[in-house]
Amino acid sequence: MSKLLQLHDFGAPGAKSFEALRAGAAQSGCSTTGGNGKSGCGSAAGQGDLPPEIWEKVKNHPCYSEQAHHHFARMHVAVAPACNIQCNYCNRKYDCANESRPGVVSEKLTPEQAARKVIAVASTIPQMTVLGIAGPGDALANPAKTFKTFELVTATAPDIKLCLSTNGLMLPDYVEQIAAMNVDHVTITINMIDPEIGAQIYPWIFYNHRRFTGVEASKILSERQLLGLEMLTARGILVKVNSVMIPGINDRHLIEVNKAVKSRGAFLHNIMPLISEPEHGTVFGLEGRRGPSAQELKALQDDCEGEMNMMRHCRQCRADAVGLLGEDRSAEFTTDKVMEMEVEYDLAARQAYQAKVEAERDAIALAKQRELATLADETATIKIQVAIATKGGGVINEHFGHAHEFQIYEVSTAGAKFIGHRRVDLYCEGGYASETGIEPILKALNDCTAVLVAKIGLCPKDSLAGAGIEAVEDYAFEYIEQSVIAYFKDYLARVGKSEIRHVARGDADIRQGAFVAS
Ligand code: CLF
Ligand code: SF4
Repeated sequence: MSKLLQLHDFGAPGAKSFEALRAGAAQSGCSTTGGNGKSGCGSAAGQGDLPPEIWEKVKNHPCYSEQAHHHFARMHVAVAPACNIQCNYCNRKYDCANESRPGVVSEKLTPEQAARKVIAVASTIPQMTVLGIAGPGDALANPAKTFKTFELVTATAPDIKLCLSTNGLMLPDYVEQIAAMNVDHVTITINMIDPEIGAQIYPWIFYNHRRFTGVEASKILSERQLLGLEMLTARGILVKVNSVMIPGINDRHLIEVNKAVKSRGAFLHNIMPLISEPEHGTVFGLEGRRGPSAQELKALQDDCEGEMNMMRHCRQCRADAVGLLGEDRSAEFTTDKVMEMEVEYDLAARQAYQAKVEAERDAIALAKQRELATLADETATIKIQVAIATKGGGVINEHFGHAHEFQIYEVSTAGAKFIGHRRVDLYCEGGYASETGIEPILKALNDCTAVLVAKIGLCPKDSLAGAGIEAVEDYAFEYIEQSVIAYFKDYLARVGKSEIRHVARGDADIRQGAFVAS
């Protein structure tokens, strides 16, 4: 009952909540505020950068806060199989590619199975704070299943944040229900605001019992998406906009999309790379349309960042993902396993764990600010990128050979900023170097000056050095951002003493190819 009251208090349409959202969205300005290490930009925005009511909503959401993604986990339940549009980067044999890597198939669940799974995961993983419904089709093309799942979960686990992802076609019809169910986070995939461009992305939509094609289809879709966005933000619901960057079709147009969604109060913009391989059987894959390179993606995100908060830590999760972003524990929670699990929902234990994480997070932020303060008199204009091997927790705690991905930070005298991740095949498989060898990893890290790891063998260390990338173990088990800044300080000192020469790095690959669960 009290939950219901809270919900109506907040869900009431009102200028105040809309203004707060605008304030949050406009936070970015993308300028680091001098030497105190506080970034006012992007999903990197922290407690002091956001209005308190917004901070409360994002602080434990791994997608809406870059800081949170080191500590808090999300899970998806694949209860929404149907879709009402066709995207040219999607093959409907697989999960919705608006939030998933192509080529991934999730185990579909009923709402009852899904609710049991959520409670089982929440009992096992106390840092799991968010339940998302992101397919495998479209959440709002399956409204009964989506809302039934939310209802069942809320009844048992009222502390879990509810999140949904949609292509937006049916969104205006369900905004009231979304608000009434206390869903505070909605993602809309918006790839265009110009139907002529849309016609190159969407061959058809199914709306009002009719199939529409071409420009007409994209016009309807775009109008519905933008209307839905306005309706949500007017109710104080945080909206993230996902856009797939499709070189040659919408890459430069996404700057216009960014302006359009910002002006309608979107909180966050997540520009994701097109991933299109012929084996995925999508239209774009079969016609050989390439995805962007790492630096092309970064340049577009940088161009948009002055306009609003940008998300750069998306992992394009599967529709049944479980765990921290970048890890996937879904295999531990198959329906068979969940049915056999003894489940006890211990709210107090979850809250205690989360309080511990909060304290750790504060320590990390303080360490970062202290380290940055030591650069206050530095005048160098150099900017470098550094790769990190981590299992999570905001710490450099992964061996080079065991890393499924590297997190990438850009660092300058203004501070260290997360700018993305690079997924790789394991270098080390059961004590042996992998078949693919180190080449793909060198390509993935080619724009980085160094890689900071918990441990690395001599062989890969030499290969990295040969490619101009320094492998560094000195910061093993230290906080990431503090270490990145400390490494940068040391780097500048060595450049200053002419021990090394600063060299501008090239571009890097965003991984295509086979996609695995993790
Ligand atoms: Fe899931 Fe999406 Fe909610 Fe996150 S994912 S429904 S907002 S809880 Fe996150 Fe995954 Fe990227 Fe999505 S990393 S694909 S943005
Ligand atoms: Fe595929 Fe998602 Fe597009 Fe539907 S909305 S066609 S499931 S990518």
